[in-house]
Amino acid sequence: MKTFEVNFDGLVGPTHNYGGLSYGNVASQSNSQQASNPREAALQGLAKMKALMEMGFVQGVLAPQERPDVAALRRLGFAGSDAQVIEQAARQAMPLLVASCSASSMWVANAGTVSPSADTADGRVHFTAANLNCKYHRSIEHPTTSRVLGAMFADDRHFAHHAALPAVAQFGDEGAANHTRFCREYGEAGVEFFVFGRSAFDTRYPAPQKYPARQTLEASQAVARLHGLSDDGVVYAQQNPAVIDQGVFHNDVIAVGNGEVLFYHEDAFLDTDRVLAELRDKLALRGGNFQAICVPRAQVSVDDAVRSYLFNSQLLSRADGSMMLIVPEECRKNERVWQYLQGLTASGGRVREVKVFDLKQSMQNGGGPACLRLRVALNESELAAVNPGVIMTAPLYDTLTQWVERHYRDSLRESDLADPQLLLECRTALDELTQILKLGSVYPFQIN
Ligand code: SUG
Repeated sequence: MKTFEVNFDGLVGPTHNYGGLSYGNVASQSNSQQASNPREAALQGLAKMKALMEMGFVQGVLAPQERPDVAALRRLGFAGSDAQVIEQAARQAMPLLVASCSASSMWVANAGTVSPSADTADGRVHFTAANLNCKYHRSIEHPTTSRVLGAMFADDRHFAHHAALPAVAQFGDEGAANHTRFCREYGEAGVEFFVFGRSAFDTRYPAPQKYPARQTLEASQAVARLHGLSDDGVVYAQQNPAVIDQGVFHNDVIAVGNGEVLFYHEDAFLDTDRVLAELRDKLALRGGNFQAICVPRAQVSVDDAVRSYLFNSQLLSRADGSMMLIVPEECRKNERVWQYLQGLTASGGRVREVKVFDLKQSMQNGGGPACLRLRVALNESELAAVNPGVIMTAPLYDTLTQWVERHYRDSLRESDLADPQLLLECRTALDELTQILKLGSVYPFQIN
């Protein structure tokens, strides 16, 4: 049976703005308070989806969330009509209004962790929504994420959904941003690689000193148990705390994997030799030939990696077995990174081609090409069971582009978030979107 890795990209929501909400994420901090352009952000994301579709990849789309999240503001004590809730929050607690307006659900690599059916005990594709509880503005995503994933992957003969882990720091879970899967073929059993930043209960694991480590070992282990993964198909690794302190807030800012290949920075992990040996041995048990491409710090520093987002690229398999990297424009602008990439593609190794995309609107909040997509490996019958409304086609691209042009503003500043009109605009747009993508009712304003 044919198998595919489908990339579901997050559609940027109408309230995309620079709230400076993510301490430890250098781009989010340094672009705080700038004016954003939600329309451009959404169109940049759609252009990437269209390009991948035209290259022959199966491409999907994941809907944004309802923002401002008035229900979340009500849980924090604001009351009255929706407009009054927003007006009070703006007057009394602007940071809470900003958090409730974040379009951060666009970074769907954080929506959840996905294990393909070839890896799981019951032979279904398993999803666990990420609790994202390190940051308040992200912790409010998972209930809607679960409903949207449920509407996309509804057939329970093929798909199993798990609720987010308990919402406490010990189970901090950032989803697929800290999870990679290696395999020979997408449809064969693989090795799932969970990278954590700290342990909640075991003091032997060092923690970063400056910035938070968002993912815990205990969360990763819980996800592996929920998905029914076998021990010989799982590898855990600790992220190097020193790089978290340099702005590597997710593992996908310093490493990316696909098929049998891991592309990573020399400083990405602790205990790197042990980690690589375990990946090699476990993939060999599944018939795979693990290949690690290490980027030396002498060629690309951690700082260059964080600024350019070299590793937040999409590593994609081409029909001839070679691979291609989808990188953000910032990689071309960084001389050392660009030189490294020229060398990599010329070396005759597995990675033959680099394609550059302008994702500046998302990048300025710390979200590159890989943050914007959730990978789901599917066989033909599973793909046939996915809600067809969310699979990208040329007509869907046109419809979504027109929808964005009709509903999105081209400038948004913090002061605009208090405008009650923005809530109405978003709801009107999202109501139409659920019809376009055939999702049914998934938003709080549609179900309450
Ligand atoms: O969680 N930025 C996101 C970026 C997530 C990137 N995802 C991956 N690496 N997979 C975050 O830090 C910034 C929002 C703001 O500041 O307005 C933000 O949430």
